[in-house]
Amino acid sequence: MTETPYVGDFLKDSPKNWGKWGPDDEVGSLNYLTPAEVLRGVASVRSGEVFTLQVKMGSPGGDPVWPGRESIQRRNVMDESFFERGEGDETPGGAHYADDVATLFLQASTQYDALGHVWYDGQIWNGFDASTTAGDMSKASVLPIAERGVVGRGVLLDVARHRGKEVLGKGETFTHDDLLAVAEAQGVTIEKHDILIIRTGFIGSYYRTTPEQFYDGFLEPGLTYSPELVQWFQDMEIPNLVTDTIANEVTFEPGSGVTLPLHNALMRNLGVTFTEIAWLEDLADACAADRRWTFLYTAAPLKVVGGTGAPVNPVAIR
Ligand code: UVW
Repeated sequence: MTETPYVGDFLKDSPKNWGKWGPDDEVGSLNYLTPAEVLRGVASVRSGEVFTLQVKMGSPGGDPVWPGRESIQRRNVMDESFFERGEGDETPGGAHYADDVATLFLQASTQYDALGHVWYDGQIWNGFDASTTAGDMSKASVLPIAERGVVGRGVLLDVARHRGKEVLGKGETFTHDDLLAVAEAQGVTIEKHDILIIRTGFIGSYYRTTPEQFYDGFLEPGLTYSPELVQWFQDMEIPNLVTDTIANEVTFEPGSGVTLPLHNALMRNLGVTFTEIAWLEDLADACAADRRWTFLYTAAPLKVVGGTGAPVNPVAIR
């Protein structure tokens, strides 16, 4: 059996955008989203329909998360029963109120990964030292992304629908060439600086089954690494990759067995921001119904200081 190569060796010839936006840059390819790109997104709005792309937080069966993480734990710490027991703080005027406390993995809902979320060889995005991730991520955390916001033209590529499936199979892969074929079949052109939104049906499938079945033999479908795919992202200057999977790529690269190599090839090396666990079912149905696959995409992750990621409820406006 051949051994899985070290990711640093596997990606040794992979291109990098380090320094492209200066030595202090922490938002990477989002720099491609200039005001002109915002207007290009606005120009794709036709009907004014609004779609929110976050999954619900705290569904009764739990939320879809990467194995080892937990769904949000939310509990009520103030409600009417506190006042009935005389434990609520009565305020002048007598209005009552409810409060919650939540514990959550910042990557356990629809979320933006910080560019410093993954690394190898002791360096994160832009060459910052990986020691900056200790305790409080002091470089390339999610905060600069959150403060900037993400707005541009989104294009939905519905790989599952194109393949005639409700959901892609375990470990089923696709490449940038497949994305181009999907775009052609959909009658849409992927343009430079488009925010790529890819549907596999995977997150939708979570809600049609039990968590036990969903996590059994966990192996996500998704994009698979190749030097050509990375170069295509680089040439197209893609700012943001959004998918309805938990990790935006097939779990193990089938040729080498390397886990999630696109996280490093795209996020660490090119500065492409990753948005994962997106809810795309309603948007995809609307796009398929009138065969319009582009829209204004807007997202503002939560401003978590030092966060490795942050929940977000992106909004697509058609
Ligand atoms: C991992 O870090 C495993 O995944 P994600 O980028 O989905 O949070």
